[in-house]
Amino acid sequence: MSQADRRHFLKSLSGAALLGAVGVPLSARAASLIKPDAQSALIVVDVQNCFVTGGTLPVPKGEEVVPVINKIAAAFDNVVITQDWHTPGHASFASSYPGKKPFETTKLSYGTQVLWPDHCVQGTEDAQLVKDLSIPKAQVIIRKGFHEHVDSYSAFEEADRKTLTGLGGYLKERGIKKVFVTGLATDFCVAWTALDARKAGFEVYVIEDAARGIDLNGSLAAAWKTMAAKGVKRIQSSDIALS
Ligand code: VGL
Ligand code: ZN
Repeated sequence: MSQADRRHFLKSLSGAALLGAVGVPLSARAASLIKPDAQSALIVVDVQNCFVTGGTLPVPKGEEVVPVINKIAAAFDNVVITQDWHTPGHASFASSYPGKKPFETTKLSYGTQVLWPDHCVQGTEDAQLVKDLSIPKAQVIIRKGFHEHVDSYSAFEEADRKTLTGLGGYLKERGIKKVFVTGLATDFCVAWTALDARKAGFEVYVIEDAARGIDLNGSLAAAWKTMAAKGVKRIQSSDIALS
């Protein structure tokens, strides 16, 4: 290396030292953090025993969302938790259809229904929130999927696309404009909740590292694509100002 090259190399190195891991100046990154305000709500979707290791419908690495959600929840004044809450013999269970196996589909009056293992049955330990989830300030728990013949991935609207859960009205009455969606599973209940929140007129963020997907036949990539097309913003927990 010539003396001039060496000087140039050293100069570029000292410049690099001022940059964060992704090459954005640290000062610019700090300035672009999103600060949850009084009109922001965190929605924690289905962080239940059924969807983590040891549960009846485990989402790969589902339990990893728990510490991430606990940390960001502290920055929100408004937190909603949802719980998948099915009847025994629910229409979304493969066991309700002779000859059907989990992860196959069937046609119901409202369209194609993916059939799941029996999961999140009302009142069971499997349906309880994961024990380590720690969000003492959560203000409301929305249960969904409790009509025996209709599933509900979304926390806003059941799968018949007619029956509302009341969450949209609740958030509007509370003056909420922005929702931040986290939890399980990214490609089912998180995505449907985020899309319906857009439909209801909210500004919507999905916090990617605070969610995990099931990824059935490419469903995870498809969900991100649909969410992007509908104006859902994909962010990381590090984009949230924690205090
Ligand atoms: C969910 C499948 C069936 C979810 C709920 O929480 O994403 N997925 N029921
Ligand atoms: Zn379910």
